[in-house]
Amino acid sequence: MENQKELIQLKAIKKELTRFMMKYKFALDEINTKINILKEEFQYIHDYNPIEHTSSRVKSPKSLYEKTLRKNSHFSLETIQEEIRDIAGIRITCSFRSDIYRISEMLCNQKDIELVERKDYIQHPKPNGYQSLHLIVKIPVFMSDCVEHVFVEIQIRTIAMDFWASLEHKIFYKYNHDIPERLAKELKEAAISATELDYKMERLHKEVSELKENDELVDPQAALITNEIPIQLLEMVRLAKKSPTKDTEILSKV
Ligand code: 0O2
Repeated sequence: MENQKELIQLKAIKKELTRFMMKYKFALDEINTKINILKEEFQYIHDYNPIEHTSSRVKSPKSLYEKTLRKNSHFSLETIQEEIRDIAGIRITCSFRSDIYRISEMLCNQKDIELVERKDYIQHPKPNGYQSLHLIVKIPVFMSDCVEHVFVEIQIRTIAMDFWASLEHKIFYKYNHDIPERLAKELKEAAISATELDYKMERLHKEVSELKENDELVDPQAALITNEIPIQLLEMVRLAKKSPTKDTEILSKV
């Protein structure tokens, strides 16, 4: 009888835990949608995409359990929710260093995103050379019967920073968290090279963008023609702006 009662209790806890984890998945869905919008909008407006790729994950129950043990936290969902803020995590990889701050600003300016914590390991790299911008944000998730405000960790970094971090991560685990001194030194040097590469690539990108802008100044028509919008439509909208009362009439001719 006692066993039966415990089984029912465990089943209820499993259900509660599943629902608890689901809200983190929904929070990631929300942030991913925001990022996709920024990405597409940016591509159309600036003819350039600052986001190379993104990846997201909800912490597995096993690593959540291990982190709770490590942090010596109380095993209640309320405590875990407050103390472990990277259950939902998203990583954004950008082309250039300046994109990192631009994306961070665009996200944090959104009304439903609350910035809770910001760690800038780019301005202040970790002693091992690790660089990335970390944001902890809170985002509302609308469930069937309530609104949950969910923490999400956003890591934003360049391709070079990401390359370095994934290699360091592998080495860190291969050596069981104790990287030999020679390798640690080489990793630090590699981090410095990655920073130099980032600066160089951004400089080249700026130079080419300026050349493109100059070309457009010399031949403004060319920039319009390469656009996907037909020139006739641009002309119609321009005319409609000139005489706003007739805009529907003019646009209907397009
Ligand atoms: P995983 O598997 O990537 O999620 P906290 O999370 O608050 O307990 P901390 O140290 O305050 O711990 O958080 P911080 O500094 O914001 O770093 C959290 C995450 O950043 C890590 O998550 C890593 O993903 C990444 N990170 C931080 N430092 C390093 C580093 O030196 N090398 C690499 N490769 N990644 C780093 P987790 O929880 O460690 O693991």
